[in-house]
Amino acid sequence: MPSTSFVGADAIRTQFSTAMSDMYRQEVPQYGTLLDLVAGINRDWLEAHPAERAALEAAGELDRLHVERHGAIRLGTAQELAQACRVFAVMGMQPVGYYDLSVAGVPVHSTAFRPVGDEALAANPFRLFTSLLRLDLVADPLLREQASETLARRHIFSERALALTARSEAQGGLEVAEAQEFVAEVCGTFRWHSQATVAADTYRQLHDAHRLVADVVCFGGPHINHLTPRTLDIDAAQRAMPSRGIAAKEVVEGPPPRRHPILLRQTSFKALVEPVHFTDAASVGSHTARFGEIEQRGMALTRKGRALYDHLLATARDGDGTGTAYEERLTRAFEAFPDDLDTLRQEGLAFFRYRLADGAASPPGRLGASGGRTLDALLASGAVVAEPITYEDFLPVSAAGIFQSNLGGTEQRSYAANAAQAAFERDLGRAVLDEIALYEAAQQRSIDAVLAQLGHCAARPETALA
Ligand code: OOG
Ligand code: NI
Repeated sequence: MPSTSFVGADAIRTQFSTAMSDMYRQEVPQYGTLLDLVAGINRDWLEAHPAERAALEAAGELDRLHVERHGAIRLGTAQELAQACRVFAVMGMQPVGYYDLSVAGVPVHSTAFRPVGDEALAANPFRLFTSLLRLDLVADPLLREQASETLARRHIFSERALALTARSEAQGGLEVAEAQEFVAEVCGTFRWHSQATVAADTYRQLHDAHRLVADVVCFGGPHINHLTPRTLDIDAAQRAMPSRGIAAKEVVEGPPPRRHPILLRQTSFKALVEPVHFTDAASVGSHTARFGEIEQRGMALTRKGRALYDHLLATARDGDGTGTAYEERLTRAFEAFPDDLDTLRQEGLAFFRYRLADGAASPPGRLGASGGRTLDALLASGAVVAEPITYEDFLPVSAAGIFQSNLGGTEQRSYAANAAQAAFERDLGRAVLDEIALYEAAQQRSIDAVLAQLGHCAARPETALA
C-alpha cells in the first residue's frame, strides 16, 4: 500500500508541466508572448459568452484551462522510448493511440503520453506527443548506420532520473524531495542543446535525408520542440498573432469553425532559426526545429463520428490543403456534420458525460424496477444533463500539417505508407491504449453514476443508451 507521504502523480505532472513551460519560455521568448495572447483571448471570450462559460464551468473545463498544454518530443531509439514510457508513468501519463506519420512523408511514428482518468484529466491534462524516428525509412544504408551509431552513444535520461523512476516503481510513489528532484532531472532531458554531437558534414547529410532525421540524431537530447496552450477562440488567436509580431501559418488545421467545436483545431508559428556549434567546424551553423502552437479543443467523436470527420476532411482536401479556396471547401464539406448537441448525441457521433441536473437532488420519478425510464426520457425531463466530453488526443493529419509547416513547407517525401504499430509497441514495452475505448468508458462511468444516484444499482445496457 502506498505511503501517505508520497506526492500524487497528478501533482508531479503539474510540477513537471510548469517546469517545462518555464524552461520553454526562457528558451523561446515568443512562447511567452503566445501565452499572454491566449490568456487575453480566453478572458475576453469568457466575458462575451456567459452561457458557454457556465457550461464549461459545469463540465469542469475552466479550472484546468490556464494550466492546459501539450508538448512534443522526438526520440531516436527503442531504448529511449521504453525509458520515456517508464518515466512518464511516474507522472500518471500513459501512451494513448498510435499515429503513423509515414503517410504524410514524415519518418516517425508516435503516441501521446497523457493522463487517462476523469480526475487526473481534470487536475492537469498535460500531454506529450512522442515520436520515434524510423530509420528503416531512410534509404541510404551508410547514413542509416551512421545515424544509429550516433544515437547509440547518447543517454537522454540522467542516471538519477532513471534511479528515481525505479524507486517510484518499487515503492509505489515518490516523496516530496524525490519528486522535486525527479521533475528537475526529467525537465533537463528536454532542454535545447546548441552544441551538436556531429560534424557539420554529417548534419548536412542527415538533413538532406530528411530535416527531421537531423533534428533527432544530431543532438545530445530530445529538445522539446513546442508547447501549446489551449484557446477558446482559435480564429481570434489566429487574427491576433501578427499584431504581436508572430507569423502564423496560413490555415488553421482541423475542422472548420463551428458552434459546437469537435476534436481539435490548431495553428502554429514558424520554427526559430537557432545557432548550432558542430563538433568540427569553426563556423557556427543553424538549426530550425522549435516553434509555437495554439489549439482549440472540441468534443471527442465516436468511431462513427470520426469516420464522418475523416470522410469530410478528405473530400475538402481533395486537391490542395492550403489557402482560402481550401477553407471554403472545408466549410462546405462540413455542412454535412450536424452542429447541435442533441443530434450529435442521438446520432451517436460524439461522446457525452451525463450527470444529474443541478438542483435535481430528488429527480421527478425514480426509475422503475425494470429500468423503465430511459436516459433519453431523463434528459427530456431535465433531470439529467449531457455534456460533451473533451477530445484529449491528437489528429494525425493535423500533426502532419504542423510537421510540414515547421519543415519550411517545401519538404516533400513520400514513403510507402506502412504503419508499424506492433514494432512500435515492442519498442515501447507495452501496448498503447485505444483512445476511443477510453472515451467510451468515461461516458459509461457517467451513465452508471447517474443511474446509481437514481436508485439503480447497476446500469443496464438497454436503459443506458436507448
Ligand atoms: C509533433 C507534431 C504533432 C500536434 O499538435 O499535432 C503535434 C512534432 O512536431 O514533433 O504536436
Ligand atoms: Ni502540437
